[in-house]
Formats: sequence, C-alpha cells, structure tokens
Amino acid sequence: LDQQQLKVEAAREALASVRSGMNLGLGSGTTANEFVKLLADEVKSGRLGFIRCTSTSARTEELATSLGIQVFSLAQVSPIDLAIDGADEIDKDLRLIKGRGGALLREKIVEQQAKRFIVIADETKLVDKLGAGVLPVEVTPFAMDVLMIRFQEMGLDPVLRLRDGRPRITDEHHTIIDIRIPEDLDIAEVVVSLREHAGVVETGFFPREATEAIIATSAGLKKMKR
Ligand code: A5P
Repeated sequence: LDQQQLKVEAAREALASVRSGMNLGLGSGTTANEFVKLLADEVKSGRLGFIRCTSTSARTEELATSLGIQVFSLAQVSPIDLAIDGADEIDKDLRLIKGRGGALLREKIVEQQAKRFIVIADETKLVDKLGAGVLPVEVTPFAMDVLMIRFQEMGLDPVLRLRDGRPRITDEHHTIIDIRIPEDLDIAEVVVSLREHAGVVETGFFPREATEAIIATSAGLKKMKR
C-alpha cells in the first residue's frame, strides 16, 4: 500500500468508532480529509444519522460542506464525543506535533473540547523523538518580527511560514514561525520557554490531547491508547 492508501486505511478504522447521534470534531490535513470523505459517504447512505460536526479549519469546513455535511460552531456541538485528526509526528507516549498545515490553534481548541481524540496517520508519522521536523509556533503578527530575532538567539532556527511570498495568515489571523528543537533538549522544555514570550499564541506540541492513535503501516494497523 502506498502512503495515500495507508491514510485511507487509518481513516476507515477511525470511522468504526463513530456512532449515530455523535458530536464530532473534524480535523485538518490530507489524512483528516480522507476521514471526512468516508464520513460523508456514511451520512449520505443513511448508515449514520444525527451526526453533528464542528471543524478545526475553514478548509475542512469547506470540504465537509461541499460533501453535504453540515458544520456547526464549536459551542453548538460541545461537549464533543469524538475528534479525529492527523498529526505530523507521533511519539511512543502519544505526544504529537501538529500544525504543519497551519491549523494548530483551532485543532488544539477543538481537541481539548473532545472526550476522545483519535489520531489517524500512516507509519511515516511515528518518531523516536518529537522534533524530527519543525515545530510550528502560532504568533501574533504584531510580535512576529521581534520573536523571529529572539527565537534565533535561543538557537531555534526560526523560519517564518510564507504563502505566495507573504506571511501565511491562519484562520485565527495570526502568523506561524517554524522552529527546530535543539538536539539536546526535550520539546516540552522548549515549549515552556516559548510560552514565556508575549505574542506566542500556541504551539503545535500536543502533549496530552490525543487519547488514541490508529497508525496504518504496510504490515497492518497499529493502535495506541493513553
Ligand atoms: C494541520 O495543521 C496539521 O496539524 C495536520 O493535522 C497535520 O499536518 C497532518 O496533516 P497530513 O495528514 O496532511 O499529514
């Protein structure tokens, strides 16, 4: 199976946890999109009824709506029974890095409002140590330039996320600075020091939000539970 098929397999397995009448949180990214598509099929066929969804991004909302899934505000579907979302990195303790697609703030808000949060991913997302790639940090535009300098001084190798040559603006109207976790530090320590800086809104480190993970590997499904 190629990576795309693995994403579909993980999404299909997560769908088995959805029951009629549930309030759902829909994730963002290519893996979460597969879940939204499968969910739409179930709703359309009538196999699942009375599902109420909220979304972690404007993009997912667009996709869901285009497939006939009505999207409600977060408050309207709270408490959320189940959130399903992808991740960029997953470690053995079910800690995550998210946000390489830029939706980390709404994702964290929605997923902290969910009783269960199942991460769906293909095997490429499993890491020994979080920080194999960048950690996205959402910051206010007002602070962006000075935070870039401070993060540089902290040895975090900051890169401002761009789109079409301009700072990428998130759904919550912030910008994103991607940083590197220094080899000798744990991500949790780095996040504590990042959060001391006014203008840092949120980071893509999700230490305890996920309650379960479904990882599709070429050898079959691997499941994790907190
Ligand atoms: C969106 O901001 C991210 O947190 C995604 O959940 C994450 O990037 C995973 O995306 P893919 O499923 O596209 O890899």
